[in-house]
Order: sequence, then C-alpha cells, then structure tokens
Amino acid sequence: MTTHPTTPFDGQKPGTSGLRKKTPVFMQPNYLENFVQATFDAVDGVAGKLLVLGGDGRYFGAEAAQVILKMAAANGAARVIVGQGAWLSTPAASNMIRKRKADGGIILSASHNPGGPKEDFGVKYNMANGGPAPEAVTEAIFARTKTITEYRMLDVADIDLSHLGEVRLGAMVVEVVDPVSAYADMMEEIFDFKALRDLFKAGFRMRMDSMCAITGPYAVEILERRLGAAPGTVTHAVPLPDFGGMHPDPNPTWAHELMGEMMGAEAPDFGAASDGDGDRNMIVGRGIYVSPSDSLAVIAANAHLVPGYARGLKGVARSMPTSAAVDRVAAAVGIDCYETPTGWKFFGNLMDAGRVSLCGEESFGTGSDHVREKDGVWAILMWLNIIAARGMGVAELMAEHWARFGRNYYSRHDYEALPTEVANAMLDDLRGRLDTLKGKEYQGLVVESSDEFCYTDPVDGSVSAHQGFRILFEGGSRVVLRLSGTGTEGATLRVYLERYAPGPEGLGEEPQEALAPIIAATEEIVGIRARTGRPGPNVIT
Ligand code: VG1
Ligand code: CO
Repeated sequence: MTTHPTTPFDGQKPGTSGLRKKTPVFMQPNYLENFVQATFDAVDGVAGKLLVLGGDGRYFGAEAAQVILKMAAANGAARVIVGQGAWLSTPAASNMIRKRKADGGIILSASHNPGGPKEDFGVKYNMANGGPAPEAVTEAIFARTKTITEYRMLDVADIDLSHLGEVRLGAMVVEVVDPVSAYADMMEEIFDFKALRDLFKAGFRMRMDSMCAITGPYAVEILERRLGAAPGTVTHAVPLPDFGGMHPDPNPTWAHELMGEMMGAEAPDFGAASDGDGDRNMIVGRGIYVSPSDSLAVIAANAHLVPGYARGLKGVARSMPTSAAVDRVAAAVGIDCYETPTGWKFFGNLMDAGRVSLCGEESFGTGSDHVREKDGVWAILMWLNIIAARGMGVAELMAEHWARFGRNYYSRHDYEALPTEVANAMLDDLRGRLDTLKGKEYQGLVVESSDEFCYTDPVDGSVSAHQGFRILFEGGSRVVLRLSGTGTEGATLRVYLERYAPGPEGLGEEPQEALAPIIAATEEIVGIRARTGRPGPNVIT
C-alpha cells in the first residue's frame, strides 16, 4: 500500500448527479484521487467490500478507471466488477450493483455533457440499492474533500480491461465482465420480446440514435440481434471518447439528425435517442415529437400492457418541474403520485419503500424500480411494447391520450453559461419579491401562488430546501425557475413552462404558441432578457 500526501481542492461538491468538471480539471494531479478517497472515506471505507465500476467511454474514463482500481485495492476492497473496456451504461451499472449485491459502485460519466480533452468529465457514487448517493452522503463526501490530507493507491502497472475474466490487483480481485449481457437479459424478463420480434418481422421500422455514446452496444444487441430490427437501425452505435463531436443530449436541439429524419417524408415508424451514459431517452413518432412529461404519462397509462408491470403500478413520482400530465393518469387509475426535487437520487427512497414503480423527469429521464437509475433503453422498449400491444402508432397514441386526459403544454427554456453573479442576483431578487406576486396580473395571467420548493422525503423525513421557484397562475398554468446543478461553466438558468388544456378544443397547438402568454408573463416578472442581455434561451426543449 502506498499513502500519498495531498491537499484539498476547492469546489469538489457533487451536484444534481455526481461531481462534474471540465476534463482538464479532473486530470490535474490528485484531483480525481482526492475525490475518490473522500468518497471511500464518506462511506466508512471500502475494506472487504464489493464494488462495481464502469462508465460511458468518454475521454479520460479508461485512465480514471485504472486509478480507481488501484485506489480500491489500496483501500482494502475485496473485489471490483468492472465493465469490459471500463464501459457500463448508468442503468446497467445500477443493475450490476443490485444483481451482484455489491456494496456500491462508481460511474465515470458527465452524462449528457459533451466529452473530450476540453469538454466534461464526471464521477458519481451509487449505493448498495443501485441508486445515486442521497444528499446526506454527497454532503459527507464534500465535507471530506475539504479536510483530506492523504489518499491510498497501489503503485503498480495498469491492468488489462479489454479481456473478460479475473485479474488480481494486490489482494483485490478485478472481475472484467461483459457490460451488455446481464442488462439485455433483464430487459428480456420485463418486456414481451416475442411481440416485439413479431412487430419488427411485420415490417415496423425504427431509428435509434445512440449519439456515439454508451447505448450503442446495448441497442445493437437488444434491438438488432435479439429483436430482429433491421441491421443499421441503430446509428452512431460505436461509443467514442469525444462522442464523435456530438453533444450526447437526446433532445430536439442536439439530436437534430434524428429529428430531421422523423419529420421527413421517408420517416420510419418510430425514433429514439439516448444520452452519454444511457439513462436519458427521447421518443419521436413519424412527424410527432413526444415531450418527456407526456411520455411519462403515456407510459403510466399503458404500463399494465407490459408483462413486467401486468399487475399495475404501485405509484408514480415525478420531479417538481415535470408537467402534471402523469398526475392526471395517477388520479384516474387511483394510485399515488409524488413530487420530488430534480435529480434521480430523490426517487430512490420511494422505490425502496415500495411506494412507486414508475418515475420520470422532464429532462428526458424515465425509469422504473427494475433499477435505481433512469433508463433510456428501458423507456424505448416500454414504448415499443405499448405500440405492439395497442396496435397504434405514436401519433394515434398521443391523440388518444390527450383526448382522454387533456394536454399539458410544456416547454423548457435554458439560458446556458450565464455569469454566475448575474444569475444569482436575478434569482435573489425574485426570492425577495416572491411573496408580493399573489393576486397581481401579468399579460392577462393572475398569480395564484408562488413559493420556493422545499421537499420533505416522506420515507426518511430528510429535508431539501431551495429546489426551485414556482409561480402558479389562475387556471392551472405555471412557470418554474431553477439553476442547473450539472453544468460546468457559469450558471445555467432553466425556465419550465406549463399550461393545461382540458380539451376537446385546443389540443393541437404548437407548444411555444400555446405557452406564449406564460413566456411573456415570466419576462415581465423576472426580466431575464433585460438582466442577462440574452435575446432568448439557447436551448428549447
Ligand atoms: C439535469 C436535469 C435533471 C437530471 C440531471 C441528471 O440536472 O435537469 O432532471 O436528473 O440533469 O441527468 P440540472 O441540475 O442540470 O437541471 V443526467 O442524464 O445528466 O445524469
Ligand atoms: Co445521463
């Protein structure tokens, strides 16, 4: 064992999902080492423990995996299960932790953030339930990073992660596993693979854009090999360290290639995309884009048609900024619906307690209690299974859904990389005026209530304050504002806009038009343009 002296780095505070920084920041001597040792220390050490390790294949991931293995060995871990080539999608890592009853796991990814020598890198710790560390643990990690004086690391050569099998690193065993097969087997248990094979056999055409990120190998194995979708169904299927220059964020802005194809004359029946680490998904039909909030609601309304959920859902949960479309389904079906802060870590307790089996976020995240992470490929298979069971296309499913439940028009406007002081000053000012808004009229909309979201976990009673500003207008429209906790440059303001149309009239509007009064009212209340000097958002989803 070798003990290395070190001194703390500022700002090693995990955000919405792990610690994310520019790659060169992570590559500084001791930076990764400090954070990993702080993590081990915060979970009472890893002596004798079983860990899972993998990542999305981005730049610096393979080198980071070697460092973490040598540190795990020096800290006395018994065994580390690592995906071949240091690859594991986030949901596959979650599954591996659960299946192998590991004590925890480390995921190397900055998820939907671009990768490369000048882009982003990230490290996230997951617990024995397979889910992201809760706030109490991430706070303990952060506290430890501020007092760290040494880390432990074996001084040995790198090991070969390209071959399956077991290797010794000191007294620790490194077990290199196929990153795909256990995950694909789990999908086969949840979904009606025969019905899906029949769907593709009957000529159903699909396009899956893996965006040069981690789902490529998973999607090729499941869709093309096990389900018989045409070869080439999955595009950008080979994970690359810089994602081929793509921004692996599956939304209409960044997955524009897929959007172009799905809106074109030769569009296949169904389109989907996923993000860097494979936990996000975007669903697109021929000529129709499905908002993530609507996707969650459609899945909730149809889940019982999928073998894994044939007995119905225990309950559902959504993050606060996600639209209330799923709430309407829950009310109709008679199940509980929970509202949590942004970030998957807040769903873990609800799933572990058996209160919910389906969760979702407006940010293209959907998942269930089959793992404790959101799961892109799972969501895509959910849609395919529903399409097969209902014998309907995406456009028909959406029209039917809105006719039954009404439509929650929804959009998110992002202002990325704002100067931090400008963003903080703007929101501090709003906080100061929040209590005075009630009853006032903006652009014809009257404020019904406004607050800053504070969550009390119904399972363990822990409290998370300052989770976003909510302004509700009379008639069920609302705007939510919060700062991103995953960005690596300045501050990113997210503005979430929602308006409910009960139908039957007014269900077919273009969302930006349907939301125009709320957008204008938000500008009047918050003054985003005036304060930031930006003409408008730079990403609209
Ligand atoms: C964003 C999303 C949030 C999601 C998080 C991690 O966080 O809004 O819903 O859980 O990313 O997703 P923020 O704090 O930037 O708004 V992933 O796929 O990047 O792990
Ligand atoms: Co992700």
